[in-house]
Amino acid sequence: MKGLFVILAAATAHIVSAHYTIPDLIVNGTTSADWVYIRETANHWSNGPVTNVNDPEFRCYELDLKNTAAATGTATVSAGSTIGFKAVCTNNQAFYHPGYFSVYMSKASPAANSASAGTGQTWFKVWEDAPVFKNGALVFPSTSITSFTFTLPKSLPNGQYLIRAEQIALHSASSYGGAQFYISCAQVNVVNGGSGSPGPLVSIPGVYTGYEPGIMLNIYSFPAGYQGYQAPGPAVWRG
Ligand SMILES: *[C@@H]1O[C@H](CO)[C@@H](O)[C@H](O)[C@H]1NC(C)=O
Ligand SMILES: [Cu+2]
Repeated sequence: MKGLFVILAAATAHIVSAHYTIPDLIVNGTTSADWVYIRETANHWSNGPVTNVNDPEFRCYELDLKNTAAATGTATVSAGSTIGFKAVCTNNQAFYHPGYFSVYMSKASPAANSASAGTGQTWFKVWEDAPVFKNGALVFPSTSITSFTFTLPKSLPNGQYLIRAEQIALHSASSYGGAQFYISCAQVNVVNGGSGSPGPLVSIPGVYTGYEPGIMLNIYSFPAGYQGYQAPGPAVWRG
């Protein structure tokens, strides 16, 4: 009986919290199967978030920091094309939490499928979808979407990169460590690119302290004079 109770409690907790993974890359209008071009994440079974912004797992949340990279494929993508990420959730309500979406990229050395890719101050932001403050409330990107797409900058130089999707779920973010980060990294080889200089460059982990007004905030009650959502991290590089 005790074992059964534990199982039921865990299942109930999952449905209430409605976590998810981000296992599929969308390229050329086609959604890949799970974990083909995206490094399998440590939450592939639990669907749970990362909450420690200083953990090495904050970079890509791999199942195994040494071996997952080499076990993952690398997708060829064209600069200037539309790509995206698709989430998967057991109750099919992916990206269910209100939050802030962003995508970072890093040149990958020596290759996208090497464990050392993205370990330096090499990351820049290429896209974001932020909540908007309207009539005294934050209006979030839709919480019923299962995927999002964006355009890769046309002037992105050719080469191997990691593309890191991040949603900062803010439903319980009023105290330190309460924000839930849903993260995954795709491995890509960019072709048809240009001669842009992506930046500003940041390290991941390192880009956030966890105390930013866009990470530690109560989305149900705002301080007097609140001016609206302040996205954490660098400005978007648009190419
Ligand atoms: C997307 O299309 C380009 C151009 O046709 C091709 O080179 C590339 O392999 C395709 N990528 C994937 C992941 O299907
Ligand atoms: Cu959740």
